[in-house]
Amino acid sequence: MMNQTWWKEAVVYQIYPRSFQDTSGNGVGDLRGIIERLDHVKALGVDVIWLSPVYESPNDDNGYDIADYRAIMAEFGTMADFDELLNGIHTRGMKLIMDLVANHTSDEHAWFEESRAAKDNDKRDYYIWKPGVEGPDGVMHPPTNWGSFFSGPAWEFDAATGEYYLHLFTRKQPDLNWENPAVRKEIADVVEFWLEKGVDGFRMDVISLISKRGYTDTPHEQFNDTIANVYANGPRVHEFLQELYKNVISKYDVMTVGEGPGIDLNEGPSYVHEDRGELNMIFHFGHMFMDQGPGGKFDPVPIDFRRFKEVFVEWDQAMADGGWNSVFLCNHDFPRAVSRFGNDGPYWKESATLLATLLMTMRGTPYVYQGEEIGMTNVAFDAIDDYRDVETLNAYNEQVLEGGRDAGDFMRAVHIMGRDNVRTPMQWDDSARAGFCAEDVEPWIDLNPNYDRINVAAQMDDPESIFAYYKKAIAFRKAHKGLVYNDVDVWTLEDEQLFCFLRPGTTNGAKNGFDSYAVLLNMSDEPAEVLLPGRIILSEHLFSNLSNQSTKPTTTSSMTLMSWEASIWKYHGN
Ligand code: TEU
Repeated sequence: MMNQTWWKEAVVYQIYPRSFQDTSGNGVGDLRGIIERLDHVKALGVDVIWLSPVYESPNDDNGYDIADYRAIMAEFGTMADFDELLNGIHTRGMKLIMDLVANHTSDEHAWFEESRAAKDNDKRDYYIWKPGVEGPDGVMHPPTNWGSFFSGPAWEFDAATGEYYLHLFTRKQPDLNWENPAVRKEIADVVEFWLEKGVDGFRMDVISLISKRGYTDTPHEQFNDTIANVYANGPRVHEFLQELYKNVISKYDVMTVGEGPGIDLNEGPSYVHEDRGELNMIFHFGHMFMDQGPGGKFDPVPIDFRRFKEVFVEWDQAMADGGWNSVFLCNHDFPRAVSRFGNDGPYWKESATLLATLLMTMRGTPYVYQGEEIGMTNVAFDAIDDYRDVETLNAYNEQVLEGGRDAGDFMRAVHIMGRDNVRTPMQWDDSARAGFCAEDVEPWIDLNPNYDRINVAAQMDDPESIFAYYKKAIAFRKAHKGLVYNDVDVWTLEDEQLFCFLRPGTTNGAKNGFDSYAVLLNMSDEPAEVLLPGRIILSEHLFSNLSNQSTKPTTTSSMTLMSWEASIWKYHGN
């Protein structure tokens, strides 16, 4: 039986502060806005809030470019506001985890300003500087052929000292040099600073990238291969994480989740196994990168539903022995879950609630991204000027302006994949600015025009709403610990419509004290017939997302699920 702890049983809610609630009148969400909306978050029944970065930042990448790890971004408020927010979260019985972005800083961080000033500056080795190489053409080139995550080369020439610095993300996000013990000490001090303030843990941004493998050209054409084979899982990553855990994190009862581009099934457990003293869980990208075509992020391909199920199964198995998973269908970097994995047209409500059921019945800690609880959808702005995300804008420059890709074709890809799909303001009500900011204020990014139909106010008091369903599904998970800890046994891997799994209340054949659950999901627009495994008998219907659900208790070997029906049963047998 797995060890039981609070962070395995917790449900997490992610807030992207820029887009949550403006109170100061600048069209940008802020900390006081979050304070005002804490009762909404509490009403959902979640335990932990993950707050995307709120530190001082020039916002080249919306706060993922930190200029001061100990200061609050002025647009978001003050440290006093932060303290009040933390207190408000704690008094409601919730916890707060911060976003630690420590693979890189902003180029406006004081460390980088010193580092770039002179080759003999104390802080020179805080970052990764290399001389250029002269090509056969006699022209100076970057040290390697590496590309950045956000288009263009990963090296930027800096005239002040005539060298290049590494930036795996934008040129305003120089990578820190974790080989330097002084850098590791600085980051440990930052972590301690926030833990001493009373925060309850961290989500660690691109933690898989902090140890570099050396600086040779990548032989890979596809960017995701470069991430996996060249950028991620460097030789010292586990040592660095163990050091941070041992020196700081282990002294507090907190949770950690590492974000892991390039972490595969083999590497995953080594970051989180309970014997390793590193992290509690990671976000893997198995199901987040699966709809990228050969051209990468802005070359979308349809979701392969069988592969989607396999990803869940493989990761569950990989972590079953002493590891732990996070379960998420969306965050601030990927499209809206209901638009991507559901059907945001005719089956909007059914598919959004089905996805909620999947989140709350898988093994692993579930993460809900703001707006998911009301079924917010992708947006499709016509003009590139309506987009704000640096990833989208850089790709537009590279692919359309420089590369000659058809602009309409690119925009269609942005509508499917762009990160601004999830960054439009939270839809609180149907007033002119959806309650996100005052009506005479221009929000930093346009609203999704469907806010008149999809908003919190419209769902708050409706017992049939997506919001009401999220509340029920979260409460249901918390009341049935077998859904947290039991094994996962999927039996419809080949099926084109069904994702059905058992959560048996047995561990290695012996009863573990929890009930056994069968979760039946029809992830398609057509009805589907479920053939039940012969060894089980569904004994009690517990939960469904449709009001006209298939609740007929059955001792037979099959049952029919309606389009996007989710149905949870207690079962007997093994
Ligand atoms: O994202 C890391 C990451 O892998 C992303 O680049 C992801 O692949 C991409 O957003 C998909 O389009 C983290 C943060 O979550 C993201 O918001 C930051 O932009 C990035 O790190 C740099 O800090």
